[in-house]
Amino acid sequence: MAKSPKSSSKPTGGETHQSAEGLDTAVLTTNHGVPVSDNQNSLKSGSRGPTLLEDFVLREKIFHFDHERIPERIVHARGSGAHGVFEAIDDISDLSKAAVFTKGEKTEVFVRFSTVAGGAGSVDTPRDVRGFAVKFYTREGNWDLVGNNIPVFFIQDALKFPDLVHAVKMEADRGYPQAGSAHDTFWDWASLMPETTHMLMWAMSDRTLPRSFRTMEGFGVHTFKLVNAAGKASFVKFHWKPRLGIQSTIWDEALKLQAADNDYQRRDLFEAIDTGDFPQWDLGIQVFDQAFADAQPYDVLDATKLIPEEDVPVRLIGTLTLNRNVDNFFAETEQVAFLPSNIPPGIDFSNDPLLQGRLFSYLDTQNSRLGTTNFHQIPINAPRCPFGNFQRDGKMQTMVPKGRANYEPNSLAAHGEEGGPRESPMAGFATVDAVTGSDESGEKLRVRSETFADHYSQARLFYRSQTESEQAHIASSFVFELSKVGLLDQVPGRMVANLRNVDEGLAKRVAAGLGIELPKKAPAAKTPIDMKPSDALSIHKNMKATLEGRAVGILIADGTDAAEFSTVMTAVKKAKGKAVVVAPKVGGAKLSDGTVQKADGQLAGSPSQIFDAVAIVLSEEGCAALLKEAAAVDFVMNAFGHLKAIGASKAAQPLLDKAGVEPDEGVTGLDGAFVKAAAQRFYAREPSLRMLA
Ligand code: HDE
Repeated sequence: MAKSPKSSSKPTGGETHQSAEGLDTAVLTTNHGVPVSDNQNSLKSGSRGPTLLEDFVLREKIFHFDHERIPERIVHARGSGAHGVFEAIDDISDLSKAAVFTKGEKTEVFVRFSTVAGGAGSVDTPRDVRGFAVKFYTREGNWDLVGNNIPVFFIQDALKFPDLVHAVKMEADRGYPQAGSAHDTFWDWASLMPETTHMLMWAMSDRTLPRSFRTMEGFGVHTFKLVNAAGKASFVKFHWKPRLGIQSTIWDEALKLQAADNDYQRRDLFEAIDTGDFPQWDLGIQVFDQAFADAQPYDVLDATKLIPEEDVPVRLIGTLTLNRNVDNFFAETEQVAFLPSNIPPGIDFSNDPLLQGRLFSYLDTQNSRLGTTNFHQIPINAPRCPFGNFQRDGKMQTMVPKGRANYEPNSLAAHGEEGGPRESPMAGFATVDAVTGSDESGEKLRVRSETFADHYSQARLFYRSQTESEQAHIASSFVFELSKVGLLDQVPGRMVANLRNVDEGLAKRVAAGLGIELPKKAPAAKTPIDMKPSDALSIHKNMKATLEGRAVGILIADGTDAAEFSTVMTAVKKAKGKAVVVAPKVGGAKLSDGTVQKADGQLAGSPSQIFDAVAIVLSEEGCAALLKEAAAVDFVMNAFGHLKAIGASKAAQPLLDKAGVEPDEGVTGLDGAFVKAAAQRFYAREPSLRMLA
């Protein structure tokens, strides 16, 4: 690493206090350090007279306030961030020379999760892809792995990205809908772009309804390269595997979560970290060579394709732990700038045309978002290793480079002056050619490679790898979304015509659900093939029966049996679940032994959708009272409808009856069976509850 010139190695302003150094921080000052005597009243001419222009305290405060906002991200505007650490746990020096992968190396990270379509103030739980962006502050410079919770993307070429985003965001004339794809323009565009089909299958599955950030996978999406010390390159795909397993909500629950808590996922992340329950993921790699790539029926440079884990197993090489919340949302989560072009020696790009476009876009967008080419000096973006070069000046320059060396080559050092850093052919980043050989020459062509032409085989692979219940959710989501296409009659039919190339059964279900004729199959550029189903693509096959990271809502009321209550609380805590006490009054309920149990949440404000399972611990008296409370009936009815475990005391039975609860494996007493059930969802219950497509 080139050593930086003395004065430019560290950005200033890393501290979060507001006053200039040396000042007594207890004294309120202006931004220029002048102590303020009165922060309540502006300066006026007489007590009822006009305010004076002279009042610099008022002017500065209002001036600063007027400019507090910056443009939100054009996509992924709503996000939640946290600090953490990445620890490399395996020696992969045969594959990559990157320091971040040195076994035992710990690297500071910042992670931002996001939705894509909604604005910064939109809700956490729409049906949407989630961003999973990780900035590794490695000792060889920042590496930003800017991925999503889905391993493929809608389009194959960056040139189509503005069209995708325009189509999915709120419609241009009316400014709605916010944060959702269920509208005319998205489906108009998507149905005209067969290459979106694979990603649409994922988007219509429960992958876009993650229960929390902690229970979703992450993917680098593109094929990248790893490069070892000898310059040998291998292809690689990056995966994040959540330690808590994958878990999603169901559609009705996600809708009701929007009403219950707009910040559901942000709160979950913050509270988990705050209470020391640190979220963790394993970093996995799929490594392969050119021979493997050449033998596949898809192109590994095509971001609409994945590599089945059964073909190339995922090797776990490191652990990500999020262990510190941000101190300031704006300074950190809002100002963090992820750049897929941030890459240290030992990792390299591939020729994926989507990735290539991203390498420009992210750098470019920061200038309009953060207002300066010096955004790398903002503490959350600055490398933790020394850095230095001859880029100079620009808006908001906070570093003070010394001396005359702002160009190179120079011979200033020979005159005893600081000459500045020099390039390092050995240690510096160098891109390598293709993994074996290179064909990177040829005519200039605006074309799509023939090898990108198959748009349906992997969509089929995805659908056929799902459980029956997951397939029903996919079909029902297509029906829901397409039923919201109001003005453009031809769109649902055109979409179903595409789906006939994926799976006839799916196409029929969607057509029947919409009540339209089954259209003629859309012509396919390449006839789809049947790939071997992959269990790794299913959520249900990868859930973990654990209460860790899950919350149990325990409903009590006056008269609740103290012993029963205590048994449930102890069992949930022992199973490492989060026990949340809910009562009609937040002040609490008087238990059978006369003690008052305080509630964590009031019943009307703590509906069961915010929990993973519920326990109804009521006496006859308490149950009789709650039979007259709609929020209590909804609490139980929704828990049942959302396929959650319900543990109930005998006396609570009338409430279960009123809520339409039918006995099944997920409906238990308050004994050990409840805690076991609470770690699961009961998808088999669903067909008796709602008509799925
Ligand atoms: Fe992004 N994307 N993207 N994207 N993306 C942005 O960068 C873009 C794509 C992703 O938490 C923007 O700083 C283009 C794929 C995440 O701050 C912008 C293309 C994947 C985030 C941009 C893509 C992503 C962004 C908006 C097609 C998964 C949020 C603000 C070539 C691998 C990062 C910003 C954060 C953000 C452009 C496609 C993930 C405009 C042109 C594929 C997680 O630069």
